[in-house]
Amino acid sequence: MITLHNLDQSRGHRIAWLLEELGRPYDIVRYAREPGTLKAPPSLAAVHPLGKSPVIVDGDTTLAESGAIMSWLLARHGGERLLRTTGDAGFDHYLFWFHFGEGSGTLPLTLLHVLAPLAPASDGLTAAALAQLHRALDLAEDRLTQSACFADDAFSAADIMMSYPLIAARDRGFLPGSATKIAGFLDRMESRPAFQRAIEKE
Ligand SMILES: N[C@@H](CCC(=O)N[C@@H](CS)C(=O)NCC(=O)O)C(=O)O
Repeated sequence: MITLHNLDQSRGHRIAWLLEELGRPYDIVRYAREPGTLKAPPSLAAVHPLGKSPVIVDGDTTLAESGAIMSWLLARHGGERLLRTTGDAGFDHYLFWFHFGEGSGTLPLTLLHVLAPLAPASDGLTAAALAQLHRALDLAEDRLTQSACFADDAFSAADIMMSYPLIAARDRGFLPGSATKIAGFLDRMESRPAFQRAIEKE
């Protein structure tokens, strides 16, 4: 059995969603954020020294970092249909967007979160982070004018990775009204039965 250690309102949703798409049984151990700081509780660091969510325990293996966990689960638990590999037309796009989802796509959102309480002292940095975020959103919008999903026209694990920063940007009011492709993509992702089942289970 796979165990997902998941902090409330976190990237751990990606992992529950993937496990639902894969049809794999799993348990969830839930952690509440610390009041005031919204940090992870110390008990999460007892599971993995990073002390952040998500973490999975799969047999003898304990793994953190959502991208690493996704790759592990796809490789070990029948993820072929959600992967693109060498020889697939969308392989380069798959790799780019799979990693962009936790790299350049999420970094400006994290910076904006950290900088918000420091305003106005951080106004210059906030403007720089906002510019990076808008560049990332423009790139994503442009990609979705070329294909229905990030790797190609069919759903893949890159879409799960990308949904986290796009949902966060939309819910925090950063998604411009002109980003109609992203808005439509998120509607499609959020209406997937596996996405909904993951939310119910969390
Ligand atoms: N790059 C890591 C980021 C992990 C991360 O920052 N998780 C957040 C939840 S979305 C967290 O645990 N925050 C609480 C804390 O940092 O104390 C991943 O993709 O797993």
